[in-house]
Amino acid sequence: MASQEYEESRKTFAWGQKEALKKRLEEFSVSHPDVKHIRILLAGQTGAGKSSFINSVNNVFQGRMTSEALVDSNDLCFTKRLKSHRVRGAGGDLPFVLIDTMGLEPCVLEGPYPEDIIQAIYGHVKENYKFNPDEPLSHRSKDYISDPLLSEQAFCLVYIVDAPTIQYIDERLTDKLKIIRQRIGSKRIPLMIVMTKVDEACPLVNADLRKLYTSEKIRKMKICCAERIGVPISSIYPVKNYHDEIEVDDDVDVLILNAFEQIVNSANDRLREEAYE
Ligand SMILES: Nc1nc2c(ncn2[C@@H]2O[C@H](COP(=O)(O)OP(=O)(O)O)[C@@H](O)[C@H]2O)c(=O)[nH]1
Ligand SMILES: [Mg+2]
Repeated sequence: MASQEYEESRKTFAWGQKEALKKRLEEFSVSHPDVKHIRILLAGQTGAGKSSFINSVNNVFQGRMTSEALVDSNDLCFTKRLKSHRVRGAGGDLPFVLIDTMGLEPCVLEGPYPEDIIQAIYGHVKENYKFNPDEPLSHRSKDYISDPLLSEQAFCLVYIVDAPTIQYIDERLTDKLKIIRQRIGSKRIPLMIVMTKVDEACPLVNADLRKLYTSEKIRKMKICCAERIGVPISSIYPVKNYHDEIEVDDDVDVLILNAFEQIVNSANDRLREEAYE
């Protein structure tokens, strides 16, 4: 087993922190008076697990399986429209909105244009806009918001990749992401990576999720992901989404919560800057 597992020399992951994490997020307050719900946009290839991540976040806070984001994926089960999802807790809405987008694809005339994702982050794209792989959203379109409010803008981009296919990621896809990253980077919008399907990627982790941080396979996948996408390893959060479970599980929850807390904190830090500008 020595070659499959390595000793974690750094601080080990606190698997028992679920309730504390959940409580912090339930009591979260947005750092700008004009923004009630902090918006976070999700992008990634079709099938990477965007809709499942949105449902997983809701599952954690509601303590049961939910399927709003998957149900909303219309047209042959794929999300093609810009679709916002509130995050709901047991006691009502939490101050977070997760925005689902059409799957980004390597081919030129497939998936949304990088420009459309950028415009969506900046709040220029209307809810329910159906992405058009043939042409980017025009400034003259009825779906274009020319002067978005601060509350309509997203303050973090979450790029979803699935662990099992990370080593085969197409360069044309990473090129599209590079365009998006450079543009939003100039406005200091943070990019976080959520690496899904760790259960499918490593048999050790499949048998015991707590092996995630000592799995050699997952460690290599994180390094590969960082190199291919061009991000620091520290911005990559490996998770297992709920996909065919019938009940919530504390270990699945704590990974989702940990990733989600980092995402909302980075979005909120960016939003706080707006208050001083
Ligand atoms: N085993 C496993 N399956 C997953 C995970 N996340 C998503 N899936 C499955 O992968 C497929 C695509 O997920 P979906 O959320 O629809 O991807 P999207 O196209 O990015 O929205 C679905 O069949 C999900 O059930 C995960 O973490 N582990
Ligand atoms: Mg989807």
